[in-house]
Amino acid sequence: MSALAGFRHLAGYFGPAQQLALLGELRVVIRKAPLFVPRMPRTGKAFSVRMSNCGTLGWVSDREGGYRYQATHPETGLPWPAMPRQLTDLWDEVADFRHRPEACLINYYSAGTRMGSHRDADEEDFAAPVVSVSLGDDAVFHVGGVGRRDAKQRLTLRSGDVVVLGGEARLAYHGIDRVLSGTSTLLDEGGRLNLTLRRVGKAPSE
Ligand code: MD3
Ligand code: FE
Repeated sequence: MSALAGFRHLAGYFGPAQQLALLGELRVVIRKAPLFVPRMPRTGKAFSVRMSNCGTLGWVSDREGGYRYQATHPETGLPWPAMPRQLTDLWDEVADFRHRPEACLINYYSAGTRMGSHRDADEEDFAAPVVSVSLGDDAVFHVGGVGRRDAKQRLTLRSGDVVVLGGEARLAYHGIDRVLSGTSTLLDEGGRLNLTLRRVGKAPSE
């Protein structure tokens, strides 16, 4: 990897102790903002991945309202919990972008779940990168180009890996083909957590 400009895979960025510390923070976040089942706009078809968020904004989707960012949890109505320090530190270290992310989307993949190929386009500012962290079981990830049919590259994302999607990669098609059960002992319940740190609004100008 990779032919795609702006794609960086930082394998093993977080070591085992850092992964455990981050997981501890995420358990607190998920206790306050439980994983919910997002649904497709119009059809109401459930995603197999469950989600939550932390930060000032969170990504949600349901039949009536479609894909969007909002300041509150769709079921509890409460504001999202604050982003853990490890994540704002990560952004400062790898994003090369002046402004902090508003949103951290938390995806939970149990065994057998996947995420179909899509582009992340619900944000207003594509100048900012998306920064992703993988925890738990290995996953087979694919990334293509800005066209749906562009050639795809596949790679395995492992616990502790960070991916930075900037530049051309920011609008590339991508998805998770499968989660490889039993490849990590980090999560007692098995499966995989993925975090994506995102700028949502236009960055304030100087
Ligand atoms: C490439 N998540 O939440 S993370 C998503 O592993 C999402 O849960 C996947 O796709 C996951 O939207 C992939 C890596 C990632 C995140 C954002 C990207 C890759 C990306 C944006 C553009 C291109
Ligand atoms: Fe995505």
